[in-house]
Amino acid sequence: MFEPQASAETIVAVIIPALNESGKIGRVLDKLPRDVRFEAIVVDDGSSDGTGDEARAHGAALVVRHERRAGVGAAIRDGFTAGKARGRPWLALLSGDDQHEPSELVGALEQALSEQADYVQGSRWRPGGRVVGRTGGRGVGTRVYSVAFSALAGRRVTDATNGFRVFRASLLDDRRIRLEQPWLDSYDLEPYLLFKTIRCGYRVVEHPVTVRYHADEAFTKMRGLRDWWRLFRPALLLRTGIKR
Ligand SMILES: Nc1nc2c(ncn2[C@@H]2O[C@H](COP(=O)(O)OP(=O)(O)O)[C@@H](O)[C@H]2O)c(=O)[nH]1
Ligand SMILES: [Mg+2]
Repeated sequence: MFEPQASAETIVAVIIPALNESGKIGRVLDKLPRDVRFEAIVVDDGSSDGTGDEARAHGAALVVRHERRAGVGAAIRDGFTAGKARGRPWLALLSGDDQHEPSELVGALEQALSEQADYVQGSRWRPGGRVVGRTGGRGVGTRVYSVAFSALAGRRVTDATNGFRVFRASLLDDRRIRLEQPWLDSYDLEPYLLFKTIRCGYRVVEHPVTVRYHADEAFTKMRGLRDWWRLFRPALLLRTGIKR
């Protein structure tokens, strides 16, 4: 007879938003740590290419399906809600287009636990982090963004746009953090959460991670300046008190 181990329990719901990521979502799920502490929740945001079926075939614990595209923020929000409903004390976020290294979740969780952090932000610019492939100008863009974000947040974050995040699910019970707002349905939700977490005084740490830009493969669905503005506006609107 085997005694169940105290640690042999799922404690992290890894939320993966995915819009038409067939051929990639399976690759992401195959790279998740073989570790019962983690489970994957894929939010299929109205895909028309079988992304949801591929996610199920590659071991997602749950696939949440939006019949119509609702936006990346809406997809992430619904994933968080599902992870909380499953009673997971930690939530994590990875992109569904194979730009992150899922095995790095283990180190990020361990850092959160050992440093008693509430929120771990992935950073490609921290020692040990790296960029693989050609970024097409994004190396500079994400650094400039992070400087501006940090100035507004009042805390240095080296890679504020990085979609690799691990945090305590209880953050979402804080009434000051209002993810349900419709203006967060697109790219705004992630910077909103990071900004609020910092400003509400939670313990935020950075963890070095890999970001991959595959040659001959799309790595973003962002559309020009409009979507960069969506990334940028939460910090500005919150700092000036225009939004809460
Ligand atoms: N852009 C976009 N991405 C979505 C949407 N719904 C889900 N996603 C997923 O969100 C993840 C990040 O999107 P992406 O455009 O690659 O962002 P970026 O890499 O930060 O530029 C990907 O896995 C997308 O498939 C949506 O409505 N729009
Ligand atoms: Mg991407």
